[in-house]
Amino acid sequence: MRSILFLAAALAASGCRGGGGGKDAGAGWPDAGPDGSDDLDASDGSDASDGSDSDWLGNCAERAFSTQDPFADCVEAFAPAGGASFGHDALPDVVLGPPEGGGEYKQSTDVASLGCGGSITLFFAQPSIVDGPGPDFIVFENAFYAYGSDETYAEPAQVSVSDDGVAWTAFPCDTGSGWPPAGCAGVMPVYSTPDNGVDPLDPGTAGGDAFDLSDIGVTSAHYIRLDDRTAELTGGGAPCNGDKAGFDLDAIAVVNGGRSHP
Ligand SMILES: [Ca+2]
Ligand SMILES: [Ca+2]
Ligand SMILES: [Ca+2]
Repeated sequence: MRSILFLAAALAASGCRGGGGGKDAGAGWPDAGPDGSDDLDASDGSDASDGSDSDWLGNCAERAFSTQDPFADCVEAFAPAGGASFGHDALPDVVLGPPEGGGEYKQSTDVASLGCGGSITLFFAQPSIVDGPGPDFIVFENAFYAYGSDETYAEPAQVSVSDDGVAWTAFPCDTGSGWPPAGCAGVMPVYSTPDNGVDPLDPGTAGGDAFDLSDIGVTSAHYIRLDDRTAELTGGGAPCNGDKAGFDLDAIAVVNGGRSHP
């Protein structure tokens, strides 16, 4: 079912490019997707550069992982919507590993677009996420400031977590609050990138949107799900059109990580 959804979205996207305007067109994204090259290692060692091959998708808890980096390890589920296709051919690596932020005024292109109403679920093997002091994980999208504005072009998503992939707890995400949409991911620019030495695990400097499990009464999590809420914030329109529609996931970092997956 997941692969059917994926193919359906890809087919829809091929006939639904263009649109633009707003955040995506304004920043001059390349028309083509990422070139597929990636210096990040696939966590399961499989070749997943071909988005049509979904052997990297799902069953994350049953997979063996050779890496123990503090980033997402596996894509458990992917359900893009509305013609979004950007970065999909680079999955899963494009959403694993560290953020590749572009700073205050420039958005990362090392992302996968969810489309308005789309969702993605990431799995964290080792370390998983635990409730420690302060924020426990950071979600990196590619929001950025327009020159002369103190608001970002935000394409928000609601964040939910689960320890077992069955029972979920959501962080409240208020898209009706104006900017910033309170409690949502996809709001703040990303400053950390592998080339600039900014620690991707420091919520004070990395950028992105940090979340504290204690805010929702959760002690540990192996899964994070992102559900796009862009249409609720923007009323649809340009941010929901084209191959880069909706929330664009760059990476998720584990700030407070503990036990390994059993
Ligand atoms: Ca915490
Ligand atoms: Ca987008
Ligand atoms: Ca990325």
